[in-house]
Amino acid sequence: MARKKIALIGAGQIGGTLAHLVALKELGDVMLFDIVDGVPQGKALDLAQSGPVEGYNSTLKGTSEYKDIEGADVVIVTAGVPRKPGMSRDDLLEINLKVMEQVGAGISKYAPDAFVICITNPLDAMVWALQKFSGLPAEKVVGMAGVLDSARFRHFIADELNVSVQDVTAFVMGGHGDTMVPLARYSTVAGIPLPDMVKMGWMSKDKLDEIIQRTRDGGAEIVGLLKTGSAFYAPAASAVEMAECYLKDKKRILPCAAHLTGQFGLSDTYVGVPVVIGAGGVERIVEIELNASEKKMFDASVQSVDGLVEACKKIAPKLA
Ligand code: A3D
Repeated sequence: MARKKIALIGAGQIGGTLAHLVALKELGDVMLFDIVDGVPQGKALDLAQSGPVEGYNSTLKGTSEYKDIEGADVVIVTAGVPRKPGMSRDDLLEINLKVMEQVGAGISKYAPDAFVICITNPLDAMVWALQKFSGLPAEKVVGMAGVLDSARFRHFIADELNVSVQDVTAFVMGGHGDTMVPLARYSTVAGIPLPDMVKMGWMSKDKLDEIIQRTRDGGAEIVGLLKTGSAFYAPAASAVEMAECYLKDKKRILPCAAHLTGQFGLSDTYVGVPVVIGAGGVERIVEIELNASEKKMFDASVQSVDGLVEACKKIAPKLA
């Protein structure tokens, strides 16, 4: 069987880390694309030279020409600009929307059969726009945020309880922003829901609330520490997990920004919900039941995503 081809649009912090992880896991050959000539080529060459040491056989190449992504099975998009301290993800909208238009055209022309994972912020609005600009089927265009937000939640819980991260599951729904909705009721330690862990005296309700807030602020905490950009190791690992689910038809249930067509009472909206990812892309949306307070938080999150989508339509009227 021929190797799979994975195109990475954007060869910055996340793009370079993605290339490394894809090669280490031998998911396929990598084509790293960026508009800054030399950067994708240089990173690809450096990574290729670690192949003999690590023992991977993936081929890594860099390019500034869209034709080189031709036939890609998976495209992961990080092109655009990241946040600096003091900026919200929404501040990136105008500049990154223009980038999505170029990227969408490139994918549409050269990789129309790919499974596309968008990471560029503000995530939910950018993946919505990328799907429209590319014209690819909505089940093949998905946004990465929930896996990362849930991983942050899982890390904080495991750290607090001094248990393995492997035994902590977590669900974070909604838009990837300050209004995201970490769902304690659907998050567990070895199958025990977090509210029950509180009842069992493993952690206080205040501590759980503090962790939920720290999860919401997880990206800003790292931006504040790094000062020159945003998180990249965990975002890259999260997108690679999604790519692997698609390529290996794993049918795992992961929270992703997916296109809703009536689910949760929403239509033509991209927002974080649990989905099954397999060879068909987003194969199914898991419509979990939300209680009144969860629904209120989810609705507020959707409202903030809607505001960003409306802003996109004003900037690029062809999206309306
Ligand atoms: P960075 O290291 O700046 O890399 C972005 C790359 O995109 C740079 O190399 C640019 O040259 C390149 N680029 C800019 N314009 C274009 C274009 N038109 N075509 C192709 N390439 C272009 O940023 P990063 O890798 O740290 O972050 C990338 C994006 O991911 C940003 O928008 C971040 O805000 C976002 N991000 C999202 C999450 C989520 O969980 C959704 C997490 C972390 C970062």
